[in-house]
Order: sequence, then C-alpha cells, then structure tokens
Amino acid sequence: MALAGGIGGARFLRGLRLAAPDAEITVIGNTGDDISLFGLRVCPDLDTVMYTLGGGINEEQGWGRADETFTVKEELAAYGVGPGWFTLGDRDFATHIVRTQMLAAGYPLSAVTEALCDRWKPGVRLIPMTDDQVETHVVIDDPDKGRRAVHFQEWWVRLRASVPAQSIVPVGADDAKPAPGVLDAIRDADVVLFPPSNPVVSIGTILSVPGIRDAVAARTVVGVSPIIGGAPVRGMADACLTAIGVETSAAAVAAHYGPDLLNGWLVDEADAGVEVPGIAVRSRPLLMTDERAAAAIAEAALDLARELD
Ligand code: GDP
Ligand code: FO1
Ligand code: CA
Repeated sequence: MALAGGIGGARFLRGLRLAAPDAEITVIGNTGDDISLFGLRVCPDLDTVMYTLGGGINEEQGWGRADETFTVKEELAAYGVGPGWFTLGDRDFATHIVRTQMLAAGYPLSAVTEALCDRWKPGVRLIPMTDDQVETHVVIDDPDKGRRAVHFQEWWVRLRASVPAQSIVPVGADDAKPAPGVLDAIRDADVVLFPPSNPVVSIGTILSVPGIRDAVAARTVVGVSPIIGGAPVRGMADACLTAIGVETSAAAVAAHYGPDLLNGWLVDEADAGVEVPGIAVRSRPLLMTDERAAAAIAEAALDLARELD
C-alpha cells in the first residue's frame, strides 16, 4: 500500500502497478489540497491519481485532463466570475459536478471516489485519507493586507509559492477521522510505500490525520526521495520544507520523517553516500522519465522493503 499526493505519487504508482501486476495496491490519497470553486468540490490529488492511472491525464502538465477544452472557463470569465487563476477544463468540470452532486446527496467522499474510479479503473483501490473536510492553509505576510491565511491552492497556484509561508496548517485535521478502510489497509499491508510526493503538503498532511501516523509507524515503510541534488524535481516543495524548518535535501527529508516512521529511503545517484541515522539508504536513478523508469524505482523500493522486513 502507498500514501500519495498528486503528480509524484501518481507517476510512482503507475510504475508500482507495472512492477507488481498481481499485487492488490491500496492508495491513501491526500485531500488537504481540496478546494470548493463555483460551488463545486475539487480534489486535485485524488483526481491526478485517478486520471493518471486511468489513462485520462494531461501527460505534459501532470494534472487535469488530456484533450481538454475551456469553454466553461471562458463563459465564467465573460460573467466576471472568478477566480481566474485556477483553471478547470470542461472535461474536468464533469468530474467535479458528479462529485459535488453525490456529496450533496449524502455520500461520503470515499464512496464518491470509488464511484468515480468505477469509470477510470485505475487498477488500485484509491481511498481519500479522510471523509472529513481537511484543507491546507498557508499563513503569509501579504504586502497589502498584512498577515493572513490563504488556501494552499492560492499560495501554490496564484502566488507560485513566491511569498514565504510563515506556517502551513492542515485545518480540520485534528478532528478528522481516517476514512473507512484506511487503517485496515495499513495494518494488512505487506509494506507501506511513500512515493516521491511532497513531504509537507502531501505525505505530511495524510500523516496529520489522527491514527494514520501511528498505524504507518508500526509497519515496514520505504520512501522515495522527491528531492534530488538539493532541489525538488518539479514544483516548489523547497518552499514547503523551508516553512517547516527542514533543509531541502534528500537526507533532511528522511531525517524529518525519522527512524520511528521510515525504515528505508531511496535517494538518487546524485545523492549517493548520504547517511541518515536509523534509516537504510540506497541510491539509484530516481527520475521517472517514463513508466518503465518508474517501475524500476518501485521494484527497488519493494526490494529494500523485503530486505528490511
Ligand atoms: P503534487 O501533489 O502534484 O505536488 O504531487 P506529489 O506531492 O505527489 O509530488 C510532488 C513531488 O514529486 C515534487 O516535490 C517533485 O520533486 C517530485 N517528483 C516529481 N517528479 C519526480 C521524479 O521523476 N522523480 C522524483 N524522485 N521525484 C519527482
Ligand atoms: N495547477 C496549477 O498550477 N494551475 C492550475 O490552474 C491548476 C488547476 C487544477 C485543476 C484541477 C486539478 O485537479 C489540478 C489543478 N492544478 C493546477 C494542480 C494542482 O492544484 C496542484 O499542482 C496541486 O494541488 C499541488 O499539489
Ligand atoms: Ca498535491
């Protein structure tokens, strides 16, 4: 089983599915990035996993649908209805309409996600970390408005994380319960994998749901570093790490998870030789240039897990 954010998680999982075709793979998805826009509930990380494994993703962009059009966005803009900084395509809109309709009818997000996956057939069981609402907010010093909290998407997408985060808070996490099946999946798993997902706003948010961290810590856990040569492979994970006082390096991220949680850690060849007390570190190429490359990384993670078990 694996925890997962968006792009890094999804690409790793596509490799894992290829490396372990007969395995039952359960994925616990991050919902801290979720946002309500135009009255619709949008779950970017769940959708990125679902579309990537289901063959509907925009491969170049890494999020959103392939062959997308933007008529609805244009029409909303003609009404002067924003936000204009967050792009939802027409095909993607349908997903959010179905999701919102089911939520309004009383179905929990886990059931809604299962229903959406009935169409996409991702080949893994995708469960949101919680059915309760958890939203990551970022406290920034706004030059005009002073210190204030903004939704994670506003900081990440509108501000491109260019304004330093004073703190990053998974609002609602303290009172959230793991979704049905989450703790059982962790307990029954042969191994728990951390894909190269954002350590703060993807993996960190999932672990902030009470009960999940302890359940994971009781298992053999192997992670893949999203940091290569002191920088994220893509995105602004360095800004998130800085906000929580962790250096942007493969070693610092592993030390941040700590030996109580993490047993094995894969780093890129560029970081060969790094040591983290209490954690078994192995180096190999970690760029997921295609599905085969991602599968080789997943195989290496499974090998390390077997070695440590
Ligand atoms: P997000 O929710 O879309 O930001 O995706 P995740 O949280 O799942 O993953 C984001 C992280 O994936 C970033 O910090 C990247 O550094 C990392 N990442 C993206 N592509 C690769 C890759 O090919 N190899 C490795 N090792 N990390 C990657
Ligand atoms: N990322 C962007 O940089 N700009 C967007 O307009 C944008 C829209 C969007 C719509 C649906 C979706 O599922 C994802 C979307 N993303 C967009 C990606 C996503 O919001 C972030 O990259 C992740 O949440 C960060 O982890
Ligand atoms: Ca994300």
